Amino acid sequence: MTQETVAPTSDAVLDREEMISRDELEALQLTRLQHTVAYAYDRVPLYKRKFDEHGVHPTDLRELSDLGKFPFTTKEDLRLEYPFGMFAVPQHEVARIHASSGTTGRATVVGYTKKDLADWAKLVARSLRASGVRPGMKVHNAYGYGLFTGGMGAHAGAEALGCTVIPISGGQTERQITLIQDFKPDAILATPTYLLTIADAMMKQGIDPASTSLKFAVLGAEPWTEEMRHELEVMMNIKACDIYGLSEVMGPGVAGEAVETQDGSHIWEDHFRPEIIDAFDPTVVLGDGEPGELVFTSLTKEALPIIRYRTKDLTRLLPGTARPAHRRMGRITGRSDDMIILRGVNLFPSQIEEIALRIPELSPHFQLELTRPEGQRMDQLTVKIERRESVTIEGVASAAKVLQQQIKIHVGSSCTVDVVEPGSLERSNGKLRRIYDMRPKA
Ligand code: DLL
Repeated sequence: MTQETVAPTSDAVLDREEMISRDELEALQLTRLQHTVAYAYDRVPLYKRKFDEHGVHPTDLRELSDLGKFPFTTKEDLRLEYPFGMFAVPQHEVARIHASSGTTGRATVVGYTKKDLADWAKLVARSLRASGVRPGMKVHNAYGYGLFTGGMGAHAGAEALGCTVIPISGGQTERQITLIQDFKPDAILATPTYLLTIADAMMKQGIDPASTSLKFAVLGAEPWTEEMRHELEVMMNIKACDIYGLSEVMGPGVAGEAVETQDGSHIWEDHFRPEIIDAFDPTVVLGDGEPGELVFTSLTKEALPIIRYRTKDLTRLLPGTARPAHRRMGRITGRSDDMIILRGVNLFPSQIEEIALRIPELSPHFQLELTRPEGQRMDQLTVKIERRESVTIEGVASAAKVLQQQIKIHVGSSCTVDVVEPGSLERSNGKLRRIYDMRPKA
């Protein structure tokens, strides 16, 4: 872990790498990239095989743009090498294993050396600090503990920052509320939809969510919108910032958002080199500002170096602001494999969230149902959304109509809107499932 620090302008002490110039950062990236590519080639048979088949060699990487000559790595590669085939160190050097459950197929398994764990903790600490969390604060960690990287990743980062960690994990919402009231944490770490579940449950108990001790929330692990940020910030009287990551690349803390600008997460580019590619034609590497699929190459990882990993997350790269050398990522609009294609129109749940939350009568609790009625060839989308408690039945009918029209105008899809009673849809315990695909399987 870096011990070298510089005095910042605000009350936080930043890592030196957060403040270096873009030129210095790119020089560091090139050295680390050259090392990583050679290291992966020498130690992981899959990389050797793929590079050889692709006709590239680590010595071909002379400048940063040469990375585009190297083949991609996909989730499928990790699955085929299940469980430990991607590890670049002997098992006794692997200090910890995490895995994603994987809704389809085998789990993807990831490993960390002691140094990887220290780097990960440093980057989560950096992200939390950027989002307003400070040493000495009490942090309520509601990310799930276990094989999922959220719980333990966030935990180690908060500890490394010097916080008092409350490791509650996800679920047991009543208990979460009791502990928030009794322990008086300053910050909460959770998925945005789980924080919404907590706030909702507080209101049911007659507790005003704006009255708690919480001042900061660091939210991620699923797509969320500016409208959801506004909803949570107002309801809970907090500052809510984004944290991004994925297990194949590390876990939470690949990127984190600064509370003073709240303009998207800064990718910690001293440890990860991002690229944006055309999701439909991956040979095309896109420029900054252009939307496409995010790809990552790790620069310092020992146990699981990852070269040009296709995340399937759709976003774009933006210039750094609060940390000028580190580029930001725009909000993730969705995952390419979560995209609904409805009669030729592409649609993401986040678009519905954005539209629905601008309609005062509608709550952020919604789900999308896809059906194909018998005898019909056309798919149908039904948006099931809860009304707000305060709204009358008459108010609901016009709100449903507005939502339907706005979806038609902004997304281009016709749909049915079904406004349901408050509390009738499933609540989040972590990553919320928004799409229910009930179409007959082909
Ligand atoms: O969700 C790691 C994480 C934990 C990130 C806690 C932030 C907080 P995975 O389970 O491997 O890892 O899922 C990774 O979740 O590819 C995105 O699709 C999505 N995701 C993660 N963070 C964000 C975010 C963790 N801030 C997948 N915004 C990623 C949108 C996110 N999507």
